[in-house]
Amino acid sequence: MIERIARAVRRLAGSGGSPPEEGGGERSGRPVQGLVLYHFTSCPFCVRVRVATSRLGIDLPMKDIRADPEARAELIEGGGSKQVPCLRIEEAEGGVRWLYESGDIVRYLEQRYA
Ligand SMILES: N[C@@H](CCC(=O)N[C@@H](CS)C(=O)NCC(=O)O)C(=O)O
Repeated sequence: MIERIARAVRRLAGSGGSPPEEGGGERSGRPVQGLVLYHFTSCPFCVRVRVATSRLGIDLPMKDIRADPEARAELIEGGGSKQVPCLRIEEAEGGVRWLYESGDIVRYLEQRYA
């Protein structure tokens, strides 16, 4: 129980989620496929999304664009803007969608995982 609370606190503080490239690491919820959240720790809109992932009990892979310059470059090149949060979605049909706006990201996650 205490470990579960500690994991939730770490997630909300910005260090939660699985490192997308590593596949291992600490798991705190249901794994999800084909999604990566681009974020940074102190961004309040990113906190809003991380709170939603915690509430939904999903282990959303995350990339911190302030800690990882390659992730920042991927976001700008793929999504077209450095704004965070941004959810990279691999579509079932094979394409990739970059979803900006915390409200839209939370709605998308709720529709898929609530
Ligand atoms: N309306 C957006 C606001 C997001 C936003 O302002 N994010 C800031 C960080 S807290 C940002 O990325 N600013 C840099 C930029 O917009 O290029 C949302 O709800 O997601």
